[in-house]
Amino acid sequence: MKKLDTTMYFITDSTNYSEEEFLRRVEEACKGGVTLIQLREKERTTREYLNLAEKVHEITQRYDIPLIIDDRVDIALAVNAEGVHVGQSDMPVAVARRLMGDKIVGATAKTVPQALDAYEQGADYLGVGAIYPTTTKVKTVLTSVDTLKEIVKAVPIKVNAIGGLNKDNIHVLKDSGIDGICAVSAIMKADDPKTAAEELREAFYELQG
Ligand code: TZP
Ligand code: MG
Repeated sequence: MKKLDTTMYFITDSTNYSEEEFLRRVEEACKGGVTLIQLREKERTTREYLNLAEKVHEITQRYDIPLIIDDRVDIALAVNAEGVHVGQSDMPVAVARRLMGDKIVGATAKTVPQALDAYEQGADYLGVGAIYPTTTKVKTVLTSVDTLKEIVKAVPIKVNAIGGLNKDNIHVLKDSGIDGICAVSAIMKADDPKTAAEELREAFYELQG
């Protein structure tokens, strides 16, 4: 596995975009300096997910940004993506790890026990949230910043905050000890995804002092 930089983790959502516009936005985010990208598709057939993953990977490789595939180990392996992200209802981390070898395996954790479990099963990083309500995920349970801090202390792997985050509200994460932030809408739906990625990344760096 290459060095993992989760500082500015962009998670995609192709809903309501033509493929051309979606891929353009992904590329703009790459230009804006995101450090990790997750392709997250909930409504597509396997064939559609695979085709889109190939196209997104072609872009991310040009910018040397690791691509993570949400939920689907088979798609990740098929396109030789750099990693996979699994949630609490997906394939267990240990199984994903066995199949993915030394590629990146990320997991969602909302509590300290979930975080410890994912770490013990071999996760490389955790996404923790939702910190704020979000319109990106239909069913979201909020995670408090206190729980986020406890998770950071409990596991030695990278921890990212997720959920409703934007450059104007991430101040609540100051001194939380996180390694990075995940964002969908703040970049995906921005008028200018490149500038949005730059500004969000900058805001996080400032937060870290
Ligand atoms: N998991 C917890 S919140 C969330 C996911 C996938 C969605 C985050 O999207 P946004 O648009 O950055 O709030
Ligand atoms: Mg999932």
